[in-house]
Amino acid sequence: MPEGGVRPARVDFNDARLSDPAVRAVGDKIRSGVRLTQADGAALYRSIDLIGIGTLADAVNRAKNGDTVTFACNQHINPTNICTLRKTCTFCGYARLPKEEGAYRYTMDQVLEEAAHAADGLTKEWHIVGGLDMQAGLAYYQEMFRTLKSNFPHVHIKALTAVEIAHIARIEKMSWKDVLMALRDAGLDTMPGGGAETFSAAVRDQIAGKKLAGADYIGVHRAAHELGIRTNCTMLYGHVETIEERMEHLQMLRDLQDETAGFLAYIPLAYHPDDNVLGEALGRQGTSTSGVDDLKMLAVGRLFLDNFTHIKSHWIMVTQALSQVSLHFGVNDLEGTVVREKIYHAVGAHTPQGMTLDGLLQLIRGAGKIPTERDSFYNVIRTFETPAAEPAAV
Ligand code: V47
Ligand code: SF4
Repeated sequence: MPEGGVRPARVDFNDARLSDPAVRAVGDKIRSGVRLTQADGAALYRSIDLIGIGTLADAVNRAKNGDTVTFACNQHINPTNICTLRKTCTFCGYARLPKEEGAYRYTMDQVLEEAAHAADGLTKEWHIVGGLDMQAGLAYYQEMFRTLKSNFPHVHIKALTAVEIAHIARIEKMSWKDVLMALRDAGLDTMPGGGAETFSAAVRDQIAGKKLAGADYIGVHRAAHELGIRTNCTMLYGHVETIEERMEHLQMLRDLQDETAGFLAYIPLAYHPDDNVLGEALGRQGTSTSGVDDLKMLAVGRLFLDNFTHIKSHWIMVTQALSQVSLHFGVNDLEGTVVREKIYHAVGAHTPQGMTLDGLLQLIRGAGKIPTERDSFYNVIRTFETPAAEPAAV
């Protein structure tokens, strides 16, 4: 195991719960501490033994995180929806061309107005991402981060995907590293994992032509990690990707984590087909990923990414109910309060745009787990009492 590797010393589970011989074979490897191969991961995806897969993922998660489930009190801010890739990211319903109806770019006053929610004292992290806007270069984000930090010094700034960093570097004719250093000096603390989609070049050609290549997404995250900037990572699934392409994607994430130990969490993102060109082309509008696939994405992530501590479920995309169940399928972290989500609500998400602290506590307690508010580096802020288990609506 590399430094930062977090494979637990001992993982135990009840073999009687594994009904598929292929899942049992993976279980044997896990018990003896042997790393899973891409073929093992593919076998799990192809198996219908959902309980067996969940049993393994739950055992690994418990060995790493016990019954603790973490969340951050955060707020999403999307400062611009203007994007040069508007026509080629066919899965995106959020982006607009500069003169298109609905296009917007916040002024600093508007950013501050939205960020003022943090005056509640609860919000401890902003998650700031947007489109690839030619008018939003380095100076725009430097001013934004400085303004936010001077008004709310206690709030962590998790901002800009690898794709946005590469975009700023291109328009400013700077290296990724120089952009990252300049943004870090202005207040950037960590980076979110968006923009990964599926790394396979064939998939990217189909759903995200012209977007930063998978290897370059990894390159930007490597540059960030080398500067001490921790990041998250994601995979968009449930569109045209194959099982083998999912495994290649996970392999690239695991390899970088072996090298840098810089990833904080992995978050699979369920594709929403409404109000986007791809969903229409696939005839998928009004449908979404299946609950079984959602759970497998989380559980296989937990099992294959043996050098990650945190696997996060994005309740906005897979619903609160499925996120609650996922706490028994390897998940130890939930996307937080969010406040006013826009990107998935542009593509048909029917979940609320945010959740209250009470809502999150109820969700976690209902799964028999211990709710724990964390900071952006996963340090515990406070642990909440869990009364005796009782059924609760989510
Ligand atoms: O990169 C866009 C996705 C991502 C659709 O790091 C879509 O903590 C589904 O990465 N259906 C941005 N997904 C969001 C993101 C994220 C979210 C929460 C937490 C973190 C974190 C990161 O949203 C994009 C893209 O993959 N997206 N359109 C769609 N139709
Ligand atoms: Fe632009 Fe991101 Fe939407 Fe692609 S997914 S069109 S890069 S906002």
